[in-house]
Amino acid sequence: METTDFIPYRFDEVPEDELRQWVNQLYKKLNGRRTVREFSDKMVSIEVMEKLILTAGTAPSGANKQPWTFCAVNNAELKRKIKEAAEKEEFENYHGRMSEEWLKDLEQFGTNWQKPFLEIAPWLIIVFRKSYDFDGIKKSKNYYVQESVGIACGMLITAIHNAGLVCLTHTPSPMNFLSQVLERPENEKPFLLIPVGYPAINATVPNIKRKALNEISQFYL
Ligand code: IYR
Repeated sequence: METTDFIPYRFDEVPEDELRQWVNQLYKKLNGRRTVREFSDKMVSIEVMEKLILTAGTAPSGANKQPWTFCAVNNAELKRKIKEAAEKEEFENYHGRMSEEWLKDLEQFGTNWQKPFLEIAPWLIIVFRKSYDFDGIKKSKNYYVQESVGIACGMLITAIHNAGLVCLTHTPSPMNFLSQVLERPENEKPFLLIPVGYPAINATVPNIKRKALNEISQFYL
């Protein structure tokens, strides 16, 4: 059995008053995050994208298997292919595959089958979950893959917002076409498509409300 050596955990405790200030700032900052659907075509450097992906990769994962691949697409031809395939699926979704209730729930967001942002945004990050690992010879198990990749996506979205950029969590459905277009191996399945970039000048977002603390929590004292 492999053993891991243990190293001291570097912890810098902050005084309580600083901690209070910090959580207030953090809430304010993250409460300003919005899903943006109108992108500018302004470029984001590859170095910035690499660092954002490295940040997402610091997420915890089942048995530290890190069961994710972040595909970052800037290539115009690939973005066009992805847009075409996504719109084909979404057309079917909006014209029969989605229930009346679902379409009604989406009305306030003004979405439809057309996805121009898939070509306009400079980068598309397609997150793949690795249901198992394969080194070419042997398959090995991954654990809590959905949870792990979900957390990594949350951290990616937080990093993108903190970096001063915007993104959209897009879930074309079904999204197996992403495996073909990006020629991903059998053990990887598409999880989320995240266009990343700058907002269009005068971009708007729906006027949504977030639930109050007492609606999302229960404290046990
Ligand atoms: N995937 C479709 C529909 C859609 C579904 C949900 I749930 C949303 O929050 C938003 C959109 C689309 O991208 O249009």
